[in-house]
Amino acid sequence: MKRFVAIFILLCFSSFLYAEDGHQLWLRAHNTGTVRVQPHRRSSLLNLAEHELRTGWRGKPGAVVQFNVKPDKDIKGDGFKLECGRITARTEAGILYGAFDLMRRQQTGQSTITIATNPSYERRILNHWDNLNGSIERGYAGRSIFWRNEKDSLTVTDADRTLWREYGRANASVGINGAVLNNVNASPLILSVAYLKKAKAIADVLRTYGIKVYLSVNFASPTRLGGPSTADPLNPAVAQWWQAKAKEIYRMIPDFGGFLIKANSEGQPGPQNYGRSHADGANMIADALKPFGGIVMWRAFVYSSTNKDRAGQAYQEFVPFDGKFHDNVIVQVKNGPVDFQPREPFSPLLGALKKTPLMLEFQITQEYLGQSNHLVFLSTMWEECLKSDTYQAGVGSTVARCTDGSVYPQKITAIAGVANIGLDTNWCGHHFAQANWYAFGRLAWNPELTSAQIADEWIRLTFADYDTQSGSQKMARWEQEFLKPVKGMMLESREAAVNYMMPLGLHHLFSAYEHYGPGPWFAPKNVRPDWTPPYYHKADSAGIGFDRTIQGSNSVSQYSEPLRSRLANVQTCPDEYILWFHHLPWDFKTKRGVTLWDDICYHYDKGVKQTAGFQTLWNTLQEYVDTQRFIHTQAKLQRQHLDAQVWKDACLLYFQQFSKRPFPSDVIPPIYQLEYLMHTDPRRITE
Ligand code: BDP
Repeated sequence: MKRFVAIFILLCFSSFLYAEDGHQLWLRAHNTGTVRVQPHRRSSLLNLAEHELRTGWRGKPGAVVQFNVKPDKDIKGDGFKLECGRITARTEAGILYGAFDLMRRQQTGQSTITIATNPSYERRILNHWDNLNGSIERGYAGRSIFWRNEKDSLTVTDADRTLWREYGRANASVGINGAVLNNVNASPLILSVAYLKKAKAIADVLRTYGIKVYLSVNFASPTRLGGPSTADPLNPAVAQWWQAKAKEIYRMIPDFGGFLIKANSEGQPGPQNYGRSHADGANMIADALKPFGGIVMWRAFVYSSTNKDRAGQAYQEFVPFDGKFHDNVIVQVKNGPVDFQPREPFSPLLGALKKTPLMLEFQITQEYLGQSNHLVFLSTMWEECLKSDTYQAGVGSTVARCTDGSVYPQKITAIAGVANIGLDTNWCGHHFAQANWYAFGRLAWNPELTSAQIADEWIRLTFADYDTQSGSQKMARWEQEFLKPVKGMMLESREAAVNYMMPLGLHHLFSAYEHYGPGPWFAPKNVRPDWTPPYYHKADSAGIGFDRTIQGSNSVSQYSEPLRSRLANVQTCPDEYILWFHHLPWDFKTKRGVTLWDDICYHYDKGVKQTAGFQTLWNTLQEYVDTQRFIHTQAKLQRQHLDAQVWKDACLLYFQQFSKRPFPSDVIPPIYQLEYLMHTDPRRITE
């Protein structure tokens, strides 16, 4: 008996210590009282909203909440209004979003009354780069939650459905209403009957959470799936093949969202293989989807190795086709003109296509930002992009307003984020990477939110002890000693990453090793130049940076005035972008009044110090975090700090060969040897 008691006590104790594995994400709260929900009609979405309120209710015990699905002049799309005892929405999904919002407000101590809250983008979509064999391109949190690399890859188990439900619920809680289930580098097999059946099984689960599924398709699919031997978009047999395929899909998935297409990019087939344009290709497939209400998201991520400036190519290829796309096509543009770098100016296409709907593509998975090892809160990066003024239609034509229909009429509005989700118990690999999934959803709903607001919410939802009364002394202490500094760390984290990886507008300094560590020297003869760092930094004895002014590639001309002149003039170009647009001598004086070389050194040095600061801070917070998440995060922060040191040493020692200048005396000198760094896989150094 005694032994049992001892084991029981041990179990209770260890479940306290190890209570949080992160699987519940920001949805950890349980109810504190009952609520009476009056749904006024029954449907799976409304039942779900009711269930959520009952299990998560933390408002006045015994309160009544009515659901009211009806047109309302203040409510648009899936928006909603919260009044005392009532959630009003035009759509059932709107009621579900209202229920989640109400509970979030209860949990974070915000007012539970709103005037209408409307989503800025009609479609808020996750792009999963999941391969059909279960691996994930640029995935750092385990294998795919949708596809498996087993013989029974296509069977669907109860465990699968449970996980998809959890995934659907998490998305719905932040308003995400679409999921592209497979990699943009799409296998043609996704359109075979067997895989469509699996997509249907996924769609059947996600529909309950108001989520539509979409598929990435390979432009040459007809040629690979027994159709015509060409994929020429102007060939009637090809168009017919796509029409038949669309019909087949909609028979199985009546609310199917549409296709995402990467064409003529990085070796993927596309209309240009047949001498046709992006518009020819996109329109032919869009026509096939049109009768069923489907859309085509056509990616603008295109570049060729012969172009002297990769950053300028998408604009050159797409601007001539403005207005030529059919009305169920939307062009999907990455936030920056190159490729999800730690910092890029916004893509000049944003705002420049005035008669073609555009959607932003953010990358939630941190391919170029330390993957699942570094704490980098991406909300600040996305906020920077969304709030950037393109000036394309006068002052105030921000990226957000140029894509949400406010500046140009857009029949479709959408926004996409490349998902960071895998089979890892905590979904994202790093507990703090969950904040990026959360932030994407929140900004997709409302790009006006600030990162500080989003971080505040997320920390409360993810780490607060829900048994602590709001307004109590204990809560006030938690806010002061945990919430405030953690928020500070999150808000600083992206700038820290820019500092230790590629400050002052430097970009693409990655090594060959999966875009993880530094490799400013990496330039083997057999690799195309635009995949090597020297193409981007152009360091030589005269200086460093990519000249995109009129003396160089002139890509700066793709921006609208007055921004163009501001960026083109070295005196007015913000320091954050200075080496993106200019090749400057090592002794150029930056805005802080030091030489460019010294400024580069100060940035790297600062980045390393910032990561040390994150570690020190976290170590003081043990009493506020369960052991499991505390230790996990502690180890990740240590790795981040060690990696930051590798970044600093590699870049400074390498560039010093060109600058031939000493490190400023107040910069801590490198600890590694360049020779060692150049010949070691950076992932192995700090593992
Ligand atoms: C790059 C990734 C590559 C993707 C590509 C894309 O390295 O894996 O396939 O973008 O977006 O960032 O198509």
